[in-house]
Amino acid sequence: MSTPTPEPTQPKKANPNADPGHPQGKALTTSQGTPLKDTDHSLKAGPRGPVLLQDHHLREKITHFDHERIPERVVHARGAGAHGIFTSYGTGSKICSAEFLAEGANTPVFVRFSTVAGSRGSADTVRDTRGFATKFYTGQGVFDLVGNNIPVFFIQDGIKFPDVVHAVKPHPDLEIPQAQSAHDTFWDFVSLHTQAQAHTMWFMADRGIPRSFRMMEGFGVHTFRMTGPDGSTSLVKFHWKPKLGVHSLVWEEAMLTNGADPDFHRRDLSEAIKAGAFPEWELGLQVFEDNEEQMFKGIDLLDPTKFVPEELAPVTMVGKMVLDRNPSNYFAETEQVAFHPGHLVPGIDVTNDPLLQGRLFSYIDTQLTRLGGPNFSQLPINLPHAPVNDMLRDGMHQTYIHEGIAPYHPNSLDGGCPFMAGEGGNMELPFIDFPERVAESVKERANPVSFDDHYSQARMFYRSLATVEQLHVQQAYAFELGKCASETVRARQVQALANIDAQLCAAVAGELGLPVPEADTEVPDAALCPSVSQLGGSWPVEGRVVGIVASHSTDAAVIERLVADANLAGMRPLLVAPVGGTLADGSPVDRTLLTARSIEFDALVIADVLSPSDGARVDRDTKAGAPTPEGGKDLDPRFVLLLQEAYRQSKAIVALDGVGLRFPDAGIPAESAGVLPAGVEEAVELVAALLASHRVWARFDSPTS
Ligand code: HDE
Repeated sequence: MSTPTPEPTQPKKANPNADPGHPQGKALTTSQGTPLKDTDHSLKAGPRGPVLLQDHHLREKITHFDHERIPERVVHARGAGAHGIFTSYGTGSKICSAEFLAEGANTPVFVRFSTVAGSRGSADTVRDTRGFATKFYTGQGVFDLVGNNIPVFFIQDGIKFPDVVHAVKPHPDLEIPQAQSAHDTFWDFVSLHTQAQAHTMWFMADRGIPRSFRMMEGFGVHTFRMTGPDGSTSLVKFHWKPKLGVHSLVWEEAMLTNGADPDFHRRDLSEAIKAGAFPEWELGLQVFEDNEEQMFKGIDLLDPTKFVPEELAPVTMVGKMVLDRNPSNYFAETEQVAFHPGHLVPGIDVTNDPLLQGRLFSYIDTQLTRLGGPNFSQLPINLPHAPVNDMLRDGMHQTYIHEGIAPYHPNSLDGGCPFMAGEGGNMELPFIDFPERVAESVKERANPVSFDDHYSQARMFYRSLATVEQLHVQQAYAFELGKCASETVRARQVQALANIDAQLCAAVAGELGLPVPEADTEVPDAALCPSVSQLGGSWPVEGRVVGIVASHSTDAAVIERLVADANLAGMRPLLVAPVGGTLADGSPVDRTLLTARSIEFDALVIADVLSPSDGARVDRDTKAGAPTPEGGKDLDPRFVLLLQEAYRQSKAIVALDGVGLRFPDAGIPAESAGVLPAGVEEAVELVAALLASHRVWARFDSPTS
């Protein structure tokens, strides 16, 4: 079945307040459109006299400025967004009647990625869960898929959300630490509240420090219900699968990046889009039978702290999303976008997951404060592309000039409008609340027994990881708990780890200098699910950043070849030289030894060895550094630092034949995995082959990070 494709970007209801832009050659005006002669001087009683209250332009300009900030999101305050398009394969249309899942349907989308805990100005690469929220502007209204990059959540019931957020936010007395879970209140909460252990395990693993938003999976977390064209229903879980694979930073990179480039993820996303390396995800569904138990192979589908391994229920791909346009105004789009898990379209409905039910209340409520009133759906970024015909009226920031006199139903004065779907001859398919039978029960504040197991999936996740990933988990727990001042809190969390995995517990306890406790809870073993590991695949290298280290006397032909090969492979070459300016081939230097840091590069190609004297550009002819006693070159310490960090972070390093780089001079063992000499013709090809597995994992056999 094919469906009419909604016109992409143009909202049907024109926004009367659309930005008039800045017409070239026109005068600056007040907000009322009055042309102005001067915006640089206040109106004064003489050049040295007092400023006059009468100056309307001064007061308007400053008053508007005073109110430029709105409250930041209470969680997920820091984010970055992009526009794109979702194209449906049609493979979901049997189980879901939503038109945007019909074959070939194209739907405009806006996605906002975020961290959870930090303030709006915090750094991108902190250890945290990431939000992955998608607004589908469908022809049947807006559908928001407001998910995370981790398929399980901290808590099972919405009523606990303020508690977990209070715990992870900075300590209330001094408001530190910012955007960190490495502090006492967080670990106090998760060790006392053991249903949080599974989620915590996921973000202590590498998923907590993604390499890029482009390399994250997304999950709807909760189970949703879909209704097919024949009226049959299924339970489903949503998955986003990134084309580039799931990759992470290592902890040293994440920490360096927080200082060196706090906008790392935001920059990466916008630069990839600018460079035409459009990020892509496939949308997939795990589909379960809709029965009264709402269980699947012993996993309660209403428990948001549990996920269903793909080994047990494969993910069927139903469409593809491509992000191809950066926002033009951060505030208007990324800041003002308002998501809500209750923004559903016909064919998709919620379930009784008590966390999801809590969310259904929260999102509108928070927008009232954040966006200043009930009309936030009229903001351009939130405006549905489907026609809106509601009876909501007035309120703060009302931008519609509604016609008619009878905004109530039924009425006989406005021609009876609006009708309900199906009434008065209209054929629109309405949203129908699924008529779920609600079991006769007593009112109580309680969880089902099936919510009681808090450890088995944390264990299953940990044991399914590759050895190097497990090592990262151990180091993450040891680091985070090492930042806790309270010994009681540390010991309690170590006890929780004893219930998850004895080896993990021993490693962390050893690092903290604490005794290793015995498990105090009996935990059933679940079958392992290797699909949670990020290792072992081979991925496209599009948009990966390769640093080409050259000097101002490197041969033009060498630079041209390396840059061309990198571009051809879809990678992003960045030229690193001792100082700025242009290189022999005329290319501008992208990074200097002062501004380059390993974190920015996925791999390095060394086209020249940089010596301290390279910095003196005027003296190019004598550029070779003083020979070391052993006959090698004197190396600029910043060049050495770049190499050593790249080495420690297990990045491919390829040195061109003949440049005379002796790795041991830079403190790098000569025989190291992924540290290679190469001719200029094959250098980039070699890098691409190594990058396909993301990092040179073999080097972590003797890890230093
Ligand atoms: Fe949210 N969450 N949340 N959340 N959430 C918000 O809404 C809330 C939960 C998620 O980029 C807030 O507009 C409650 C799960 C994302 O704009 C707020 C509960 C998942 C974003 C809110 C949850 C999420 C939010 C803050 C427990 C993954 C960012 C500002 C019942 C499935 C959206 C806002 C964006 C944002 C409440 C749990 C994801 C306060 C009460 C589970 C990606 O309304």
